Amino acid sequence: MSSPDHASPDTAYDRPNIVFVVSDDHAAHAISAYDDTLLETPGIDRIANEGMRFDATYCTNALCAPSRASILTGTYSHVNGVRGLSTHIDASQPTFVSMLREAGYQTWLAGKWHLGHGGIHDPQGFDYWEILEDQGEYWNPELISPQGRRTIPGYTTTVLTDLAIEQITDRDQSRPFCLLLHHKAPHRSWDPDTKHADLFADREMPEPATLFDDHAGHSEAARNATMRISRDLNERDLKAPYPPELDETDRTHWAYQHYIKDYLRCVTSIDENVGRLLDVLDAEGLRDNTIVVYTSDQGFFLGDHGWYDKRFMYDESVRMPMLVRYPREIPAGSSTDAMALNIDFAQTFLDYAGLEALPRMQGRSLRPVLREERPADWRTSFYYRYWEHDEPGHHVPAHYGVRTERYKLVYYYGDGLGLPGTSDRITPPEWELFDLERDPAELRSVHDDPAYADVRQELEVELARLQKEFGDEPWVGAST
Ligand code: SGN
Ligand code: CA
Repeated sequence: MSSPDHASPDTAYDRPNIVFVVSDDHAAHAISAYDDTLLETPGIDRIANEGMRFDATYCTNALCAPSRASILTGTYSHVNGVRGLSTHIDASQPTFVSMLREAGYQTWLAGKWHLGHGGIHDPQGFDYWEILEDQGEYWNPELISPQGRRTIPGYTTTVLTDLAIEQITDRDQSRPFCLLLHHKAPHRSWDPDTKHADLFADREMPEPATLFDDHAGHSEAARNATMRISRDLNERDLKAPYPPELDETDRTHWAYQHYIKDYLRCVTSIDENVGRLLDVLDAEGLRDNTIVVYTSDQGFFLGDHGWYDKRFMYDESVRMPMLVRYPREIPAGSSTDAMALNIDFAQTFLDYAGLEALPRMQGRSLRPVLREERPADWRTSFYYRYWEHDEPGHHVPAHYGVRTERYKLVYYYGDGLGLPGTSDRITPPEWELFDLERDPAELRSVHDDPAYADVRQELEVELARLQKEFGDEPWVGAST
């Protein structure tokens, strides 16, 4: 729809509104604008069709709380302090939201926060905020706000969208707004809306090519990861126990179907609600002067490598979906392979609002890329660090690495944040190196292949350069 139902009354300002929809664990390959193998997502695809699709957006730490802190502050985990899931944010640090508010924007947040609450952990810089506690629930969400707690009956994805729409329709029409709508879905335990309970029921979903990856070409870290479709899901996730009579192969086929269908049902609710939100923007006459972004805090393994979850630096986990619509500046139906990062959102939004970024911010404004004017010095590599180690039930050792357009070097350095009370913090140091051109599925590390000695050395230099540039330290050994 190109013409609004009625002309926008919001003519008193020319800075764009921002609608930032962040889902939880939504992999790009479960959005049909990227890949329609699994499902159709017409609501989310509208943003791509009317705007730009980013094909190479990555998070700098593939875990919820850290990625969200990076998005808000435009900084790496070691700068904003949120390295793992249990490190709560000091929310008094400046964010793009607090800066927009100081500049006159109305600022709203509905949904997942996951950065702690109470005192300095409460969201700051918002005129309105209402958040889920930690991971939140799929049904009848209890929401925390400065006024206390309330429970709203209904399916959380729809409830949160209703809250967002309420803010839009009740807005002060003389000022721009910035809305953050942070869905819980499609995070584990993948509970669909009742109206989608039978969706895909009569379909055999296609399996990923790497569902039966035996990890022979990977690190011990990958072999030991407890996120296997065939073994590590629980009855709550699968809505049924693993059938005891099945061997490992058949258990994998069986569990994959159960898992992926519920995951995609949750995605379908998001998709319908994104469509509903876009309709409201149209009806309010806000289509042309509003930047709409759809993304997720990280990617997710959809059975890829035999896994669910994320954390690792493999592409399915670090790759974020990112679709942006802003008819005034972004060509409809465009796409880019420019490397974008979760730390870029803050500077991008500030740029559109005509504000200077803070010196501590470590990303770059994507505005030129969105105008199809990628600067010649645009990044061609990025630094990644997953700090957490040994969360019960996952056991993904801490690691850091560099990804270029062609290669990826990863170092599992043998220690990490650990959790209080854990004793087995040390794992053997290990490296992985992937040639993404020859091995896009990342099945075979060539780290020890002499043919890659020069590449390896170049990547080590690049890794050290990036660590220095972003103010992180290489691992030098366990503290005593
Ligand atoms: C929970 C999930 C994990 C998931 C983490 C982090 N288990 O602990 O599977 O890795 O959250 O997810 S659950 O059974 O409690 O759902 S994150 O998106 O918040 O980083
Ligand atoms: Ca997440």
